Amino acid sequence: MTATLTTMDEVRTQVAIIGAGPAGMVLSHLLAAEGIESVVVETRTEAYVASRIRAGILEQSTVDLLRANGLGGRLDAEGHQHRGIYLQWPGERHHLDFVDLTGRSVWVYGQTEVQKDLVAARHAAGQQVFYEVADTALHDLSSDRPSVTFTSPSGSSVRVVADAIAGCDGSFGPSRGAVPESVRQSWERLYPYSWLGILANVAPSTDELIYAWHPDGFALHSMRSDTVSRFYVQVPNDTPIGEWSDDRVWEALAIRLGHGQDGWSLETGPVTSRAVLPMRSFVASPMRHGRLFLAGDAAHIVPPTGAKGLNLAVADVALLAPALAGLVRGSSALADAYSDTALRRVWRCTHFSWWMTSMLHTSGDPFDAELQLSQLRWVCSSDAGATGLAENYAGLPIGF
Ligand code: RFL
Ligand code: PHB
Repeated sequence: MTATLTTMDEVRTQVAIIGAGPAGMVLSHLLAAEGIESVVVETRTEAYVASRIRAGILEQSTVDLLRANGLGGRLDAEGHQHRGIYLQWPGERHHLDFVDLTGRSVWVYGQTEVQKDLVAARHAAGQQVFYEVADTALHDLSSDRPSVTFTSPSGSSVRVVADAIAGCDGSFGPSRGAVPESVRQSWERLYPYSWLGILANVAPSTDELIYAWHPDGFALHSMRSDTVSRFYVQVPNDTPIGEWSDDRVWEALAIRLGHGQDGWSLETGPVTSRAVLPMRSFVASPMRHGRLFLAGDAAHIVPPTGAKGLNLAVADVALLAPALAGLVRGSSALADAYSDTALRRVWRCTHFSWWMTSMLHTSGDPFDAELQLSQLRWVCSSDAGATGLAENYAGLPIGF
């Protein structure tokens, strides 16, 4: 619901949530299930947030959580459950079956669809969301009456006074910076390559995702539905998108994914979206300062090779919702444990995403290439290697 602001300039709620992306919207949903009221503020329009093409893979615990909270209807009808992934390098393609290895699986269901389901569910419940706000600022984080101020699209100044603030505003929002530098620590790894991603109106040429190592660079064949495929190729940082015509992208994908090998062919189709995505790892600690709690990309970024970003955001808020419910009701034990508990999973996913990225992207160094191929052969031929990848990719249980 988009509230109309006429005279109101102060809103009282239990939890003020900054950011209406997956972290913020799942949190508002879980809080409502706990009987806790929240208000969400978001700089973009509802349509813009729902149309951002980002993640495509949901791990088992994300699907379990969405289903358990009444958000699994369209996911079950339209999502595709996958038993595992293919890993390949020139001349060899191997299937890793996560179900056989760990009893857990993954689902192809785009972030755009998750976001639409969340918006519909929160609309139906009467959730108050202020879209298209400007000048978001956080105040009085060390008090038990913190607040968020912003300017509404009509120009009014609004203050949301709450018991706690959830900073779910992604990597560019103001929440992370509201933790004083004197207590904030961060870690960062920049990678010397980017992904060029395309979305194409063509049926997938594979039943499950293909992660391909190739001397020319990494390639990934993913998908969104029976008629829409998603592809990525490794490119140097700062590659101008104009340097890659659609023909050049398809040619690189054909080579790197092994078109023509063992009778496999890559089908092509009209490209509907294209972008170059830089990659980085980033972790900020602590994820709590006073009455401010960070969740999702506001606290951490992973490179997309492990398909973890969205799943990690959901895992954070699965911990945060009961912690905030307890805090609002006067019991601070879970809130006090939130940062340490969340960071354990964050670092596990940070390691896994770094490891997948390092194993699959070529650096041009022949020694690195041999190590990568040796690692890939081991993962694909050893139960221990395969199970380690499967356990991390399909996702450790919430609360790990
Ligand atoms: P989001 O989705 O970035 O949502 C944060 C929201 O906060 C809003 N915001 C503000 N609101 C109010 N006031 C302010 N001052 C604000 N500043 C920002 C933003 O408009 C936004 O709506 O973070 P959240 O909820 O933590 O969710 C995390 C996931 O979106 C993210 O981890 C993944 O999408 C990461 N990611 C990918 N993950 C994958 O697993 N696979 C992928 O293929 C994949 N592709 C991507 C991605 C992230 C990308 N970004 C961030 C540039 C591709 C891209 C381009
Ligand atoms: C995607 O479909 O966008 C996708 C899938 C798997 C990844 C990254 C992105 O590891």
